Amino acid sequence: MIGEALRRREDPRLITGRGRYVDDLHMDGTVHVAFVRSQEAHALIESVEFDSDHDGARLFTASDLGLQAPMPLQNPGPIIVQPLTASPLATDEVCYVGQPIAMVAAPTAQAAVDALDAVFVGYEPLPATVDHRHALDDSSPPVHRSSDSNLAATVGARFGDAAAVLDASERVITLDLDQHRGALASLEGRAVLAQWSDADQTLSVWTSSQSPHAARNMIASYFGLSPDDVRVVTPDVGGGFGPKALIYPEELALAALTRLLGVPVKWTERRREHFVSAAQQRGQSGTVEAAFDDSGRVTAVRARLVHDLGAFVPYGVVVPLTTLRLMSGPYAIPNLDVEIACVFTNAAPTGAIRGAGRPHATFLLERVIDSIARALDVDPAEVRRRNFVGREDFPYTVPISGSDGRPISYDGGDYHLALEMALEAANREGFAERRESSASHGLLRGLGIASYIEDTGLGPYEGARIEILPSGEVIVETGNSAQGQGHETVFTQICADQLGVPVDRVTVRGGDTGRYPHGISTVASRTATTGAGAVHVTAIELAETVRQLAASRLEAAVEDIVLQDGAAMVIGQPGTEIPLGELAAAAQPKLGGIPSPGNRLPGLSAERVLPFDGLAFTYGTHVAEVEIDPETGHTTVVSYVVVHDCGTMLNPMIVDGQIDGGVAHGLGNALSERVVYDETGQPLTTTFMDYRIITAADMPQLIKIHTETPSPNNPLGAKGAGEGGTIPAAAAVVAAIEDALGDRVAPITHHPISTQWVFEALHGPDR
Ligand code: MCN
Repeated sequence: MIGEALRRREDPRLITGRGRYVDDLHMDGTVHVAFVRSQEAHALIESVEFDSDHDGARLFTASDLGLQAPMPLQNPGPIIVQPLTASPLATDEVCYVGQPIAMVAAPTAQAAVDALDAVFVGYEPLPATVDHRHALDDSSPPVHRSSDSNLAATVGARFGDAAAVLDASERVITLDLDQHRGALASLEGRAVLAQWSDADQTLSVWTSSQSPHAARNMIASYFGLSPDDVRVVTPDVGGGFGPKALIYPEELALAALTRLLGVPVKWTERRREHFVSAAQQRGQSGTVEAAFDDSGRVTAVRARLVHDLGAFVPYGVVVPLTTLRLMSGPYAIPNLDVEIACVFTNAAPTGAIRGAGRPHATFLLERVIDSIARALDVDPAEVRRRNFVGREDFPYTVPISGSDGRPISYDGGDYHLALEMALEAANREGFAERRESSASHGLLRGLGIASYIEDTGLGPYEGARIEILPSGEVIVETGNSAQGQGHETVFTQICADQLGVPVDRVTVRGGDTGRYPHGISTVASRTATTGAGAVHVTAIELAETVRQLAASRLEAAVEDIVLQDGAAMVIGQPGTEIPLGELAAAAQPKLGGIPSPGNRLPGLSAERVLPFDGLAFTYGTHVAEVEIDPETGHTTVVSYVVVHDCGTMLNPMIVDGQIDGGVAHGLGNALSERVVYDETGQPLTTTFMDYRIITAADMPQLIKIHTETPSPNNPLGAKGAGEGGTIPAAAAVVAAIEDALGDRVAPITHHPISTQWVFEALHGPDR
């Protein structure tokens, strides 16, 4: 079954309205919550007043709920010199528009929202720093009044001697890059339902999150509870895409409120709230210098970048560190010197969004490669060929420390092949003709290439428990939680393979710390490599136990037992079948019973937690073709090719879907997704009218081609697929736009590239 395009088991439920999202959960006596949020980018709170007659609503501040302490940092590290996080409700200072200040609780959600009109917050405005590019300037006000610096951390990597090579080189290009801040646009926003049980002193939290286990740990540690007394459940989640990896102030605030009131409390985020207070990402700018020789080989790269953290650093500096670690990309770069200043701004905090720092490194490198091609008048594909890590060079070590402190090691692949296949699929040979044809209709046509790698398979561990019930049903419990990725289907396929059971006998449960206590998070395209690997190994172990049980009952050799159609039997001997349910019933613990051979756990089950420490590098090449209407400046992506290697494809149809979604996200980053704040820190993009995401109607027909180079670093040989569609997309589209517009704009060093920008590039700003 692994490798088959099994239809997603979760979809009939989800697309017929039978999904159960947090907002669908109802409990008697629930009190509904709305958040009072800062309307100032930076201010002292002078007063919070409330007209308490308002529809029976009540106001709660940090001091009412004991929420004055700052939240723990999610990914701490000594590199963070100012580990500033917010308290769940602001106490005396607010540092971004949207920061939660207080909560209003009321009998209905609408009453809670209406009651916000009865809350009056007095502010003493403070000056704000909004543009991360200037956050470290002496003239920029401090983002936090208690601090005299807006620097949270500096991350850097260095090998070889880039400075000496750049100084000595006759050929150097310098680019000033600017990748703009973007937001999340999942269908379901955030939502939390929390319930405190006075009787057994336990807390249950249902939340639309990618990180149930991390949420449990943070909630427990914040309130001094044992993690065993906190259960976090992520039911169906309508998209995560990175920002839901964060643990948010709202989750802690609702936990505190249910503990105070003793009744369930619920909050469902509104879209406008989402645009101002859910984590954002992508803001990163700076200068890159690259030295190269006459053949176009890169000899040194030096970059000085600034990464926009927003007002706090709740997620640590994982995202800029990820940029840093991919700074060599698919290329063999002998000298590198990169420094990223991670700075505070008076804007919504940032975290991971699909790609999480990798699109930044890719954009930088691909712009460098294209600029070298332009400088030497060499085919951009040829410059890539001359710089790629060769297929014979794997495992290829880049002397930059990974998250485990060891140098990064690329596990394998063929970057050349991916490029050649992409060029062929894009029919690059025929491009000149297509360009002429566009020109005959008054349109400009361009083609852009972007190659990339992605580090997937992030550890440190993942686990699974699989049990066969006396009914014959197979229950899989995992630490993974899904937000639409199809884990239920893939984990089912793995079990069906190993246990020989029909897929409809398998039930997969994830995202519930009460059912399965160990888990990391569904981030960094890590489930196919880690979670699926854990299910696979556990299923193999359970299958072995089943074979041993059956062998002893059938008086046969273990090697002769096969599992198929939900039963164990002696190979080639029809009539010997024992249904797995029967074996499971026999394996139930009995007082004074004799342990079944090979079965060390109660019932018929197996459980494994597996460490993962080797990364699996997904890679590929995208080719975008665009047509631009010079009359309007509008860019249409007319064709898009993806050649992608994510190792063993566990379910090719799901991988295809991941690529489709990933590319859509990347096209949005390339063309339109841009969070804008004015100079005082007021957000200007708080609806989908202003924040333009790519829709199905904007999507070109994608040509997707997969190569499969299994990774040696996990049991199934998989590499992640969740972000590869996004990572190079902006680089490919920007290259295509640059190709269409030609010398008048080259090099383009920013994105998104708006219609207005193209129009002005062609006609000047005053027309
Ligand atoms: N897969 C596969 N074979 C492979 C690789 C992946 O069949 N070689 C399948 C996996 O089994 C899984 C899916 O593809 O069903 C994605 O797997 P993987 O790349 O391991 O990513 P994760 O499951 O860990 O999901 C996280 C990833 C990230 S980081 C973001 S962001 C993202 C993404 O997934 N957010 C998503 N895809 C998303 N898709 C949906 N629908 N919703 C989101 O929020």
